[in-house]
Order: sequence, then C-alpha cells, then structure tokens
Amino acid sequence: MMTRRQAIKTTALASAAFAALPSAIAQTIATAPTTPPTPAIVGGFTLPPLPYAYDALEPHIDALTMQIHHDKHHAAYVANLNKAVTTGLPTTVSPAVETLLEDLNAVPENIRTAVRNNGGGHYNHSLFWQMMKKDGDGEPTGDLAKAVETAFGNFATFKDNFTKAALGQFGSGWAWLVLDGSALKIEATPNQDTPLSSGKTPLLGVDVWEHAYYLKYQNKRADYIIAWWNVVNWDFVAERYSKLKA
Ligand code: MN3
Repeated sequence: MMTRRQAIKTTALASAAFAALPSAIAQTIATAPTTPPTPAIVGGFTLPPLPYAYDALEPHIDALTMQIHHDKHHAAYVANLNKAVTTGLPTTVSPAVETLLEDLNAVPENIRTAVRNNGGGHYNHSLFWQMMKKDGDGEPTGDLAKAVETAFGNFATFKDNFTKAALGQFGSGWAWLVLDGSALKIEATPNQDTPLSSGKTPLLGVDVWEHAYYLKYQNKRADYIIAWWNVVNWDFVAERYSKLKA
C-alpha cells in the first residue's frame, strides 16, 4: 500500500512532468526525423528501422554486429521502456522520450532507473544509427566545421580529444560531441546516460559498449574507434547542429 505521503509526492511529480507536455511534443514533431518518433499512447514506443542495410558499414562495422545491435539490443531497450512507462506513468498520453530524459527527477521514482537506462538506450541508439552511413564524410563542412575550429582549434585536435574520451570511458558508455548552450564540448557518459539529462544536446556520439564492437574487434576498442571515424555521417551532424544551435 502506498502511504498518503508517497501518494502526494507521486502526484506532484506527475503534474510537474506533464505540465510542459504539449510544447515538448510539438518540438519533437518539428525536429523529426532526427529524434525518435513519439507514440500517441503510453507504451507505444517502436524500434525505428536502420536507415541502411546491415552490411552498409562494412568493413568498418560488420553486418552481424549491426544486426544484433539493432534487432536485439535496441529492441530490448524499446521493450523495457514500454514496460516501465506502461506500469509507471499516471497518464495515457505518451511523453516524448526526450521529455522523460530531460527531467528524470520528474519521472516516478519506481520507474526512474528503468527509464534512465532503457529510455536512454532508445534515444541514444535512435540517434547513433543516423550518425553513421556508408562511406562517411571524413570531416564536417560549413558552420559546423567553423564551430569545431572555434571550440577545439582544429579538426585533428577535436578528433584526438573525442577519441580519448571514448577510450577513457571505463566500462560501458558513450563519448559525445554536445551542444552546451552555444558551445561545443566533448564528454563521456556511463551506461545509457545521455547528455540530455544534464541539459546538453548530443550532436555526435559513439557507442563504446562491447556489444558495439566485440565480434570484430574483441577487446580492441581503439581499433573500433579508428574504424568508426570512417562511417561518421557529418551531413547528419551538421544538419542537427544548424537546427539546434541558438
Ligand atoms: Mn549499443
């Protein structure tokens, strides 16, 4: 049985979480398709299709890794997110996954960890597939190239610092290029934590969980990162940057 105090707390959190909902949904629609689709009904999150064939990123990332990563790992995050929100959210209208992750403290406590891990997993992977493509662009161009130079001096220094963040993440996690206000920064997050939860917007990320590389690279994360640079979809990152910069 829930005590009266717990009930009041849960109700207050739920109100805080959904006060801003309509505008958050509108924003999500406006930025589609670079963010995961928001279902109408709680528990209706779906696995977005890979935007290319499983073998499109060969030889840098092998087809079997892509298939298991997308069809099994990402699918499991979606299923577990749906399970959590179906049992734990006091609403029938679905918030965007971004809305949940941007204010985890507003998510009811009994599903907060599940939403953090599985909502983060769903959001991060939905972006990750789009951040890669067959025959990557090598380097950014245009406004993003200028912003990278301003923030890091030059592209080589950015690449070096990003690689260090990816190698330095102990255990499972991600390295990111993020927009923090109007500044570009590099950071690493553990597990499926996403920069959204600390008020930043991810522009580019690399998954350094072993499931992302172990079949082909075994324990050699450094070799995976070197190969991964060949499939970065800088067009996607640049478009995201121009949409999201202040
Ligand atoms: Mn992964």
